[in-house]
Amino acid sequence: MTQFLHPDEIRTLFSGAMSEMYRTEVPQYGTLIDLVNDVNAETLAKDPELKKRMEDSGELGRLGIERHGAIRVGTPEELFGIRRIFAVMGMFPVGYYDLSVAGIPVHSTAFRPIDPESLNNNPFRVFCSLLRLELVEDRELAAKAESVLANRKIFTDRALELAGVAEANGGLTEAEAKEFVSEALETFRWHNEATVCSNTYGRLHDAHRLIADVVSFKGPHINHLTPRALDIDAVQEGMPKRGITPKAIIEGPSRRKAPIFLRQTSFKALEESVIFYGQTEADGGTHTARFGEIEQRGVALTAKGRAMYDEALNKTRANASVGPAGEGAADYVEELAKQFASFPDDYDVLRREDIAFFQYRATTDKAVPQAASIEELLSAGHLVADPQTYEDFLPVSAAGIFQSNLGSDAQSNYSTAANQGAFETALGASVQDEVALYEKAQTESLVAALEVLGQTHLLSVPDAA
Ligand code: OOG
Ligand code: NI
Repeated sequence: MTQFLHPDEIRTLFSGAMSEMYRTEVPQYGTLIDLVNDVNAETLAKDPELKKRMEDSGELGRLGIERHGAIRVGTPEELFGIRRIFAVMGMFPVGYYDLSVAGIPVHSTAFRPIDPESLNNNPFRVFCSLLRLELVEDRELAAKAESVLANRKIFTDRALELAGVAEANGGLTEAEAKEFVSEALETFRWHNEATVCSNTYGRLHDAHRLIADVVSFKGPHINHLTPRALDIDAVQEGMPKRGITPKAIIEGPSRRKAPIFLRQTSFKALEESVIFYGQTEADGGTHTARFGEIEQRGVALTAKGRAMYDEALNKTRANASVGPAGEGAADYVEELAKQFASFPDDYDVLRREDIAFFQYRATTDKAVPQAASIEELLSAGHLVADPQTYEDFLPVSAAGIFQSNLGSDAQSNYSTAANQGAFETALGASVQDEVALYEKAQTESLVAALEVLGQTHLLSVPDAA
């Protein structure tokens, strides 16, 4: 029988290669990684409880390699190909994000591993947006963009061929996998030669900066690669000392003892020199494609928790706003803290009140005396509930990040037009529902733990998760 390399291992080879490439393309990325590693080490040293929980739940090992990236593709065929490439690495489309609500002419999904073990091996995720030229008002420009996109090939022939081999054989051998990783990486590389002239670039840019970014280049360059910080406030504070200027506020909820969802901050995209079609380097074109970002991940929220989160964030935004140059940042942070003050900040309460998702494990491998409830097993210490890390993206946060990197002149007059059906047709698959994945992980972990503890009678008790 042929020996295949596990998709988790192919993903780790790929994310490592991507990180190496990005480090050489964007020098500040290396500085940021060093800072995040330092802050994470300090945070773990100061908080033994956090360290123990991450160790016991199997999450500590992934921290150093955990990254997310983002790309933007131009056509349905490109999105279809991206799905095939990521499938080889055990990454599948999860969630549908409609960015038109934020005035951005794209819709998106996140490619990521879906089962808990694969997530702990390496949760590498890539946010992938598809340009929606149908939302562009200038139809002649949209047609021009379409014909430019029709003429490019973003995958090497060999990458697609090997994806076909993986589909046909059910996997790749180690030699094939290594070749696949280096071929697939080509798609994400930055090219400073634009495929359009400066005049077309200017028109695309005027329609929306993002349209110029998607249409004008040979491929969907990776536009950021984000490490996971355990204390984002400390990283934000440490950035200026290492020559990096972050944006004024951290997106997402305020600082908490029991972090929820995601908090993110970014620093300005680089101005990069570009050679437009028909020009030379001396003509001096520029484009901002790439930026830096950091994030802190918290517990995944249930639908109930999500509604509470949305309400607190919406109230904050109604009462305070941050200007393009960071004006009003302090008031915003204060308002945010005020609106989130009533959000329970304790894992036990978040679990009991069904606000967040947890993962259960037994602390012994033998049956224990019959218990009357799950709470009893938890308080006796036979059962432990670990918070499930949020593995996805936030539409609001994503939009904020998009906008901060596009500048404040981003238009916001697209009529809201979610179209998950068209997105899935282009993708050639349906996207998975992220809430259902967390729910499944919670239920399955509880069933497994109760079986080990000889407590399956509790599965029919209503307080079972
Ligand atoms: C993607 C922005 C989304 C995040 O962290 O929310 C994202 C983009 O700018 O293409 O990566
Ligand atoms: Ni991001």
